[in-house]
Amino acid sequence: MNANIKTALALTLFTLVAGVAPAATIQGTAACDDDCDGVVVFLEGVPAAAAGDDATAELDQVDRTFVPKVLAIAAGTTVRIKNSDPFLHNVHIFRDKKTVFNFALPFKGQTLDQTFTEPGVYQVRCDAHPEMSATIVVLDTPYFAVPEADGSFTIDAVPAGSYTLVTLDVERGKRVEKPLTVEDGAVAASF
Ligand SMILES: [Cu+2]
Repeated sequence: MNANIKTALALTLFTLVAGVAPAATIQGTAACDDDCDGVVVFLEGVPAAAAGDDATAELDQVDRTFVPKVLAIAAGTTVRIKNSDPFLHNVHIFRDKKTVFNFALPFKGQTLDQTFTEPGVYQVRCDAHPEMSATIVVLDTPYFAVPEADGSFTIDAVPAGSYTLVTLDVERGKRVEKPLTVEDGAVAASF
């Protein structure tokens, strides 16, 4: 056995013993000043970053308001859409101004599960209450965050590598990109 093969075997064993690849937590502040409504932060370029088929999220209708107002999910996630009001809502979902889904939830406590497989920005409306609106952002990565009101965000368990950190303001149609190299351990990313 030559030295190269020995080294390769040793590395393979080390990886197996270590179990998981090194991972980092990205903590940062998105530059959305005092209005972070509609902002989503995500990492582009992470290999093999598929969402599990069992990923779930919820979009509620409470007091004639969609909660949350911006829902970010990875493609493949099933969203449970719920009516928590004692009267009829419907859920009318558009993409590029074309209807994708449209269904009624007439009763309190009623739910409907919808899986989103295609990445993109989806507008959500209730035709019964024109003031109701929300946005579902379907991403081709599970490495994303919706910043807090002050812009702070955390993305966990990111494998080491060089990526693009994207700040997408879906309400204003603004996109800011920043190269980001992630090493094992915490990484700060403010911009
Ligand atoms: Cu409604």
